[in-house]
Amino acid sequence: MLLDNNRRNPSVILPSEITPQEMFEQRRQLLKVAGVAATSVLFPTHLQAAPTLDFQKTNYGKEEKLTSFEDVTGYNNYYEFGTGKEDPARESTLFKPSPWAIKIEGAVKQAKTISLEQLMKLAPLEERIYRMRCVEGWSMVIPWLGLPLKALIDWAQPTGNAKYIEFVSYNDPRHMPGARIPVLDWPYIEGLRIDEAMQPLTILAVGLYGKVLPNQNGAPVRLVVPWKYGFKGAKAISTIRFVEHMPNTTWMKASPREYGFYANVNPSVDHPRWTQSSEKRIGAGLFAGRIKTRMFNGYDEVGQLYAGMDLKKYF
Ligand SMILES: Nc1nc2c(c(=O)[nH]1)N[C@H]1C(S)=C(S)[C@@H](COP(=O)(O)O)O[C@H]1N2
Ligand SMILES: [Mo]
Repeated sequence: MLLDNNRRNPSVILPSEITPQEMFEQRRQLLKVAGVAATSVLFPTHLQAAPTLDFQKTNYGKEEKLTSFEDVTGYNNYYEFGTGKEDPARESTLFKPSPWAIKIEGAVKQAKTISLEQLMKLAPLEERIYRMRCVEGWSMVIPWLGLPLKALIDWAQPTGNAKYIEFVSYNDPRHMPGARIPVLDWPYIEGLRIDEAMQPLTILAVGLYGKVLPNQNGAPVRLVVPWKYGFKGAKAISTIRFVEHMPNTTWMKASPREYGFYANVNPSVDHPRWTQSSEKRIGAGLFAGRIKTRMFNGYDEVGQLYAGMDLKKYF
């Protein structure tokens, strides 16, 4: 989601124009040829030495080829830290994700706060290897560490009025340079229908690649919903609000024609500026072809959540 693209006629693509992922891949290729490990160039050693976490292995995605740690942590969307793909890794180094607590409010038995430590005790940490698809047309395979969002919902004790959940990302312009610029309506807000939130695939991630979540990936805790476009996965969650009505999310506010509430990966519903029928795997190399995008990103079991719904209308 590049801001300058937003203002441009989508049908005009200059032959000289290269996409951010091509630029990124070219730079990675050059580093490789020069025999330099990308990690050592891009990340100070203290970031590579993130604490490890204990977790249980699962079968999710064990057949997938993982996107490298360097790409997962070096090519990000996190507008609070800038709109460039390499901004979040660089600009988030001073961000302090601890101590951390999430406010639980709205249609719950009693509003309360849960610390990150308490949250991590609600259920065993699991590794979930998920395919992740960004609406911009690129994808990754990421070994997340997290726990089912359902564990938190059960703890929160929502009332019968809780039909949707709103996720509010942390917003502090003093420590988030991108949040000083009104590219989006801050704070970043996302939402799910309550049954989507309870779906066993939906997790709160607190780590990746066996370690504590890097700042650029949404430390200390972010949402991961693998059958939806990446923008649903709000980072650095500070408030979770149970509500009766469908939340008006940040991207819906920015451009309702382009971003719907559901945002299910759907190869037959194109975004006005990007095709959704195929995708580019980050790290597959400059000459690798695009791969076919699958309905619900291949997570067929979620189809029943949308039985009888026109997914062209509810995109
Ligand atoms: N708070 C916040 N969360 C966010 C974003 C953001 O800009 N701010 N970008 C979203 C988008 S568009 C994507 S594709 C994913 C990227 O997650 P990753 O960088 O961990 O791969 O984060 C999502 N969550
Ligand atoms: Mo995205």
